[in-house]
Amino acid sequence: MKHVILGTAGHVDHGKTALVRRLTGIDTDRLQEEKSRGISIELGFAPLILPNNISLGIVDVPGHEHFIKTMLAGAAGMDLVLFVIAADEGIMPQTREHMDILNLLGVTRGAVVITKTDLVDAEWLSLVREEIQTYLADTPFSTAEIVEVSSVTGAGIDQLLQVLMDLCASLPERSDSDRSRLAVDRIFTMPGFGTVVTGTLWSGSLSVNQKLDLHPSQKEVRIRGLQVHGEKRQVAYAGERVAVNLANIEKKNISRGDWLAEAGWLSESYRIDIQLNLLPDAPDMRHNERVHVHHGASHALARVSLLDRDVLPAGESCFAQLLLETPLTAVFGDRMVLRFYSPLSTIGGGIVLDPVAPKHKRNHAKTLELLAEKASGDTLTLLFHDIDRSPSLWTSADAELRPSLDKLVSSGQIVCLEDRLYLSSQRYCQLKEQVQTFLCAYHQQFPLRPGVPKQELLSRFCPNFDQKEFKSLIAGFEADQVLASNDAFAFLSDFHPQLPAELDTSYQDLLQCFIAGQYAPPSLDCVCSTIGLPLSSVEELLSYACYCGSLVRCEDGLIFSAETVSRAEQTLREQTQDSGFTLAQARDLWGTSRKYALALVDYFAKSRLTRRSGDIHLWL
Ligand SMILES: Nc1nc2c(ncn2[C@@H]2O[C@H](COP(=O)(O)OP(=O)(O)OP(=O)(O)O)[C@@H](O)[C@H]2O)c(=O)[nH]1
Ligand SMILES: [Mg+2]
Repeated sequence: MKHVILGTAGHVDHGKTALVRRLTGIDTDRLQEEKSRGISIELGFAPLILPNNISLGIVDVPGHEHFIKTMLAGAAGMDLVLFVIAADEGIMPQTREHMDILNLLGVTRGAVVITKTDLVDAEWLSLVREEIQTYLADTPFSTAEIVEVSSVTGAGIDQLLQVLMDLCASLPERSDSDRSRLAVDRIFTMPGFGTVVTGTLWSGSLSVNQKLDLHPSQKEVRIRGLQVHGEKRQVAYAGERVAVNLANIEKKNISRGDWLAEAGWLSESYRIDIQLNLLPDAPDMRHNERVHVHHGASHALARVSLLDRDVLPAGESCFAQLLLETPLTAVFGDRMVLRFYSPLSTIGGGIVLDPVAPKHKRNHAKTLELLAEKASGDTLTLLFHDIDRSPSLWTSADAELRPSLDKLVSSGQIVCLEDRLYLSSQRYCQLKEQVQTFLCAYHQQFPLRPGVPKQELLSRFCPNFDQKEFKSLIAGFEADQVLASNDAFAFLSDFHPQLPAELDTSYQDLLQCFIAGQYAPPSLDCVCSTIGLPLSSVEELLSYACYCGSLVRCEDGLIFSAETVSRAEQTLREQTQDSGFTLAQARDLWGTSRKYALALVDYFAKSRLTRRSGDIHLWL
């Protein structure tokens, strides 16, 4: 199902909120101040189901020039726009500024809506329409439908709905298989639930219990619950307006403009390379100009380092690096809007070419060449970003891509793992470092354990990987000598569990408990009280004893001394080597209970000493 974000735009008081109310029945001006001043201040949200069942999330933005920052936050995630112009006033300053912003953000699909048609006569309306058509000719909306409506009488609304259905049909679908990223635009606490954030899900999907990173603070959070327009969900999809109930975080630690993103994906940065586009009516831009940068719902101050000149004339483009005063978290291809520091006005925009850029020398041929390559969007670059954006490992059966993939591997941009599974080198190194650090700390905390259960690494560091992908990642790590592993555990290559000298006596006592217990091993409580250690320490000693082979852990958790197990086998073999045995026979020969006999018999079968034929266990 297609999920579409529909926004409003246009000058203050031109009827955006009234139009949303007419379409949805919802008044998005909720604040007391909005009602008393008669203008929108905050973003407003409402769902709209079109007659053909496509569900739209509407974002209503304020038109007043004081709230452009809020408008920018709302406009950044739009798929479609209702570009509103009031019939009685025509084109006004924020009509133009909003158009510039939409353009810079790449929001270029939508309908132009002439509102308040009930306030003007036919002659006036046709004059306004002409004025609008002339204005639109130089914008990406030159061929957009122009719909005349009145939110008071309802005239034109059905026609508008039809136009929206056509627009949705022509809209490319957002990909749910991209990595997940949500732009946070509201944060509140709900009694009984805790912290809730809302935002537009730009890409990927979100599911309950998923772990995410909050940027730019780099905090790890978990999704406790999800809602889309008041409806409870297990999964939310790209292009939906989502309310996310978060565990492990307080409201005060989140701000509008933060990103919730797939764990381990994004990095914030103080340096971002962009293709800078200056608006035709902006003042020329000098090198090192200080500007406001708007990205998604976030905002930062920055100096603009022009990489190949000292002045950029209005209407022109060049490569530039933003030197940010506070970090932003962007992705290749993201759009940004730049506003002048003083006086405040929108001057241009940027397309992100390197979200985590190194320091550059200016007028440096190699740097400019590289940026030109990124900006050109050639196949290699696009392929790389496809791989980089994939939430799990990337693969393709398309043989034609092989030469390009090989090129990316040999240039060090991507890594090829077993089974032709690919990921970006940056991500591979990031994972490698994270896993190494984790193993190091784990070994220190649990020196007696053989290592980390592999499944724990999977769920902790790459929850989106399937078993095959995980296996291939581990194989890559093993080849790079990051770690070693066996069936169950992963560990640093040079690690061996070691018994600290001060635990030696307790360890011997513990072994003795099991040797003495013979076919009826002691309970853990009993072991704890005999050797005088708490359960947690006893568990560690047990894990070590099993690792060394002094104790044997059977399937259902029952533990026997290795001595007992080997005696059990010997006794049984002496009597039943040729005939095989039943469970009851083994139990009687060992003189133990059914429970313990069953554990041992299962263990022999699992160790491939025996095989079963009906009730009889035959020796192999
Ligand atoms: N007669 C008439 N009045 C309208 C129409 N649409 C809106 N209005 C009135 O115009 C005023 C402004 O409408 P809003 O919908 O709040 O305008 P807005 O564009 O949302 O304003 P901001 O959000 O502050 O930019 C309100 O008093 C509305 O009742 C219309 O089609 N006909
Ligand atoms: Mg409004």
